[in-house]
Amino acid sequence: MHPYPPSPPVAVSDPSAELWQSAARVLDTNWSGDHMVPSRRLYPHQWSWDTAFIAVGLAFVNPARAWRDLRSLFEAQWPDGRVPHIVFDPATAEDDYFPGPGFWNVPAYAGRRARGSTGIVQPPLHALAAWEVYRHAAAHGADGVSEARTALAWLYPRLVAQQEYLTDRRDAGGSGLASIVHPWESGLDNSPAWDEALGNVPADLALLERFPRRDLAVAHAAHRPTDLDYARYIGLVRNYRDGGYSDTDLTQRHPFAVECPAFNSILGTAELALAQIAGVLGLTGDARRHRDRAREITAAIARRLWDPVTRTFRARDARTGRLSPARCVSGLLPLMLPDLPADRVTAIMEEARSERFGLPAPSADRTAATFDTRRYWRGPVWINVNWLLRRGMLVHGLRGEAEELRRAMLRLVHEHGHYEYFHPETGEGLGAPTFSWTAALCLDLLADRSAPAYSKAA
Ligand code: 2M8
Repeated sequence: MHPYPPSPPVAVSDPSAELWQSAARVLDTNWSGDHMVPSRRLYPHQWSWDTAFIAVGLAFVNPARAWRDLRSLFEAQWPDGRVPHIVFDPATAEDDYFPGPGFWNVPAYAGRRARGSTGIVQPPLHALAAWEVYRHAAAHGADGVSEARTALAWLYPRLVAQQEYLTDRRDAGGSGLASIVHPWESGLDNSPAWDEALGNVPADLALLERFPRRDLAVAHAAHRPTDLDYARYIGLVRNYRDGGYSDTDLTQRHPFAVECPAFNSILGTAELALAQIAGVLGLTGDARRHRDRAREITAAIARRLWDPVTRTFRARDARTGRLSPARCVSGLLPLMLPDLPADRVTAIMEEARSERFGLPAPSADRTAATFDTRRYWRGPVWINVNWLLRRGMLVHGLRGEAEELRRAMLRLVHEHGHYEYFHPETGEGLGAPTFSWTAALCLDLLADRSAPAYSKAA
């Protein structure tokens, strides 16, 4: 029997039903026994923030898999609380993805499962995802609720440990914000937001001769990072790895430590989701503490990552103290935070509507010299960041804008397919063609639950 309901749980027109079915099919194809892969060929393992986006969509078609996927990821959590950005599938050959488990060579640690992992992280979106999957179960009542509550209770201490790792060990700048130690940790890997900070990272092209790139065998070179950037990525992994993945004295020992507005907005949003989860679990004191933490993170973002001259949020290099000159989609994501001051909300919406972006938002400023319509994270439109942006609109009561964005995203995927990303001018699908988070978020957008539980008015 097919595990999915044959039609969407909402009344939709035919094109929507077709889109629903195709999205469900992508998620079916990309399921690998106990976890989801982002795409079979390009990304044949489990990725951290992908798992969160995917769970949001799986909640509609297969909630048991949503919980299983989150659980698989957190079973690979390190004892220090970090949740690895990739959990490797032992059934996939080392050569099928680079850098694979052999290159990362993570130390053995207590409780580690047979599946190896990387030693870096990705944005902590999982608390929000867990809350959304739970909310969906609670709205539909019956059997799923007790399964969802059990899953939440299992995840909660692990989600808290993830937050504590990021807020304690990763506060490299001593500012109350988490620093990323590699562009891959942002999830917006090749964004121009990292260009200036990456300029201080040595690029050893000989590394690529010793360790040939696998991504170019399965994707177009013009869509992927340049060799120079890739050599820096590999050099950063090697440096962090050779330091035992330690976060002590990061700004002295590691050539890249950056405070990203998107990463930290997700960190703050996670605290709000944890407050909701703690409430369900009857942990009232914890819920209050999470709300306080969210306010502190919001205040730190507003203080530390705001550029008053351009009235935009930017990434800050924790080593040099400099704000990145690049305007990127990451600067729009503080909109997710309900306590963001009103003038910053206005400024973000002006920037989003300006000729530099427009909606759905491209990943980087259209008017910048670095804008590249095909190279990933340097121009193309991504569904996941626009989905986050839409949440921000709803948090601030911007329902008309949110609805317009929802429709624009669905149109894009309906016309072009469940691609990894899209050409910001023509809409052409780019990257992996059957990409899990695009499909999953489509399901959520089709079902259109438009009121996050912690909107400003709540
Ligand atoms: C991309 O990143 C990986 C490295 O982590 C890669 O390029 O090989 C990014 O788009 C990232 O955000 C995403 O999580 C990952 C898997 O979809 O692919």
